[in-house]
Amino acid sequence: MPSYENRYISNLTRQTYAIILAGGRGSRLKELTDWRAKPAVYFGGKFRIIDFPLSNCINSGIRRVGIATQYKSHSLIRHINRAWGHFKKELGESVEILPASQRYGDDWYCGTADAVFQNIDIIRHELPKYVMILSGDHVYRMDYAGLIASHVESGADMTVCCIEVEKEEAAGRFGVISVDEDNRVTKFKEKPEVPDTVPGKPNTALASMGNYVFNTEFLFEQLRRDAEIKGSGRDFGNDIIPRIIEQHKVYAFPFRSPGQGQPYWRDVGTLDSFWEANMDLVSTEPDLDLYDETWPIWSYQEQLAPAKFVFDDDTRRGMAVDSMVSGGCIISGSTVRRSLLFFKVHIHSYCDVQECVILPGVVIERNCTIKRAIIDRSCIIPEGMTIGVDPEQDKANGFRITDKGIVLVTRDMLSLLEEQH
Ligand code: ADQ
Ligand code: ADP
Repeated sequence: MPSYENRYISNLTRQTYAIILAGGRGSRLKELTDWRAKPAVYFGGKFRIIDFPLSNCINSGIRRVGIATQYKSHSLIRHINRAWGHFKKELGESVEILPASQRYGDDWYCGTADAVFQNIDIIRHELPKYVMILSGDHVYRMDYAGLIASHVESGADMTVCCIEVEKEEAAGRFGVISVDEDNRVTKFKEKPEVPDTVPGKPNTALASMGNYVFNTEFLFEQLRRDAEIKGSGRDFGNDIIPRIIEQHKVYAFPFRSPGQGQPYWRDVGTLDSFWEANMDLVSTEPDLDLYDETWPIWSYQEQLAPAKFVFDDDTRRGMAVDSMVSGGCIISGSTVRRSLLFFKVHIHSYCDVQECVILPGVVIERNCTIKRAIIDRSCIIPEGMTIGVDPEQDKANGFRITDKGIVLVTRDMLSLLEEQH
């Protein structure tokens, strides 16, 4: 962390308005985002993905946040109201939902830049000196104060957060940046098939994290210009950034996590990466430390009774090992291994659950075997069902199987299966 004065940083964070882009579908999460936006997807036993950027804002001292919503926003809005609705305008704090509402013209948000453009008057009313634009899609812990301080120190018009990733990972997926020795951005390509690599590191590309800081007036000017360009996709990555890097000062800010250790940033954008990132949490030494009290992740959870384990002396079952089990869960006469159970999961007797991510409110009836699966919220798994053991059977049941063999089960799939029988 650079040796900026604390007071100087707190002034800067107070002068910043954050807007979290939370309108995207996240189509690679398949049926998990059929009824909820990607930022509303559950993560880590008690959180939603959006809790990460929101907690980062609060922990960094940024207390004015707007959340742009569009696609399937009901459960996202409900969550934000419950978890983040207590901020007091009188104290200079606010977490506001900014739904697409045709504030300029007849269109809904056409792209990420348009989602900000259509809220210019709301942002202006807040009189921020800096606007920080954040993707609502990623799991990571970050102190944004260092980013804003670096933006101001460098005299940039705009600063892009970046992280080194494997070249293959970046191809077709991330914005790829080239920088000079002062970290000034010299090139930006949105999702290139063949990414430029970091000098001296032939397998590494510098990826944009989709998080940006702008000087407010500069941002407004660029958004208005973009709105007048016919054929513009109204997107930061495709349209605005590539257009401004030559004439304006655009800098890159290398991401780091608070505290020590490897930087952790995950785009849990596919079912496989969603399952893997949740499985990492139940490992002995997870890459993401959710127990770090210096950087808490805030969320909403009902008041629930503690998790309960009922041991059956005959079968010697009734336990969870190498697992995380949230409040309101009951595991009775079954064995759970290497799994993550969200709240209010009820597992009845004689079940075997291994390497599963089980979302809230799921009921697993007696005699089920479930392996390497993601079970969506409120599913009722009928007695005797086997999931994740025989791919042919899973396919015949209408479940989704990923490239890595992870099975996704949703309420819609189970309803369809029930209708067929
Ligand atoms: P993507 O994540 O592919 O790339 P996009 O799908 O536009 O870009 O989503 C960016 C964020 O905006 C997400 O949080 C999404 O939920 C939200 N969003 C998308 N459309 C929206 C809309 N119409 N209204 C409101 N919110 C919307 C971006 C950058 C890349 C960068 C990656 C990092 O463009 O350069 O590398 O993020 O993941
Ligand atoms: P979350 O688990 O993300 O809180 P919910 O399961 O409560 O989300 O569903 C979010 C929204 O999607 C709600 O408006 C709900 O009514 C709707 N929804 C979910 N599943 C279906 C379905 N099968 N058919 C119609 N609407 C659905």
